[in-house]
Amino acid sequence: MGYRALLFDLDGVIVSTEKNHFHAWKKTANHLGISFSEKDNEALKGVNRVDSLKHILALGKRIVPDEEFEALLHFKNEEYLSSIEDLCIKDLLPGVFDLLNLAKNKGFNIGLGSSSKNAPMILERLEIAAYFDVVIDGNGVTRPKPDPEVFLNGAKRLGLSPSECLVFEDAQSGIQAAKAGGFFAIGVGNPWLLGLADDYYNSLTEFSLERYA
Ligand code: B16
Ligand code: MG
Repeated sequence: MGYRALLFDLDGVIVSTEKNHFHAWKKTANHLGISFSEKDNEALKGVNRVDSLKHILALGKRIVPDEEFEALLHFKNEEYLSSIEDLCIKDLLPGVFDLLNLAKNKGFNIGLGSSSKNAPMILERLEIAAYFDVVIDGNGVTRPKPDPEVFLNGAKRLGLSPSECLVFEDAQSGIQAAKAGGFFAIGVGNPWLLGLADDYYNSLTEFSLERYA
C-alpha cells in the first residue's frame, strides 16, 4: 500500500492515560456540582483541555468567570499530573514498543499528533521520545481535533503528503481529524470506532505493518 509514516495519537493509543484524564475531569466536575460519567467522558477523548472544560460546564449548564475557568483548568491538570507521577516504560500499551522498533528498522517516519500539552513530558517518561521524528502536541496547534491541523502539521514537517501516512487513534474526534485531512485512519482499542475508522484493531499487538508497507 506504500505508506511511509506512522502518526500516533498519545492518550489511548500509546499509553492508557485516558482513565487518568477521566478521573481528573470527574473530580473537577464534581467540585462544580456537575455529575460526570465515563459515558460523558467519551465525548472528551482527544479533545483539548479548554474545550473539555467548556463541554463539562455546558453539561452542567454553568457559566463561570474567566479567572475561575483558568483556575479549573489548573486544578484539573494538577490532578492529572499527580495521578501519572509513576508513569514509566512499563505503562506502554501492548504492541507499542514492538511496532515503534519495527517501524524504525523498516525506515518508516514516526510522528506524534496529540491534543495534550503534556505529551513531550509523557514521551520522555515512557522512554520513547527518541523514536519520534516529529512531535505535534497541544502546545503547537490552533485548531483542535476534529480539525485535521495536528496531523497535517505532522505530515508537513515530515515532508510527506497525508496519503502517505497512517494515523492511529482511539477517539472519534481523532478519527474525524485524520479522515478530514486525507489520512488513512486506524482505530485502536475503542470498539465505538468500528465503522468510523478505515481499519480497526482491538490492540496494536494485532497490527501487521507488512500489510501497509
Ligand atoms: P492535556 P490525545 C488528549 O490527548 C486526550 O485524549 C484528552 O483526554 C485530553 O483532554 C487532551 O489530550 C488534552 O490533554 O490536558 O494533557 O493538554 O488523545 O490527543 O493524545
Ligand atoms: Mg487519544
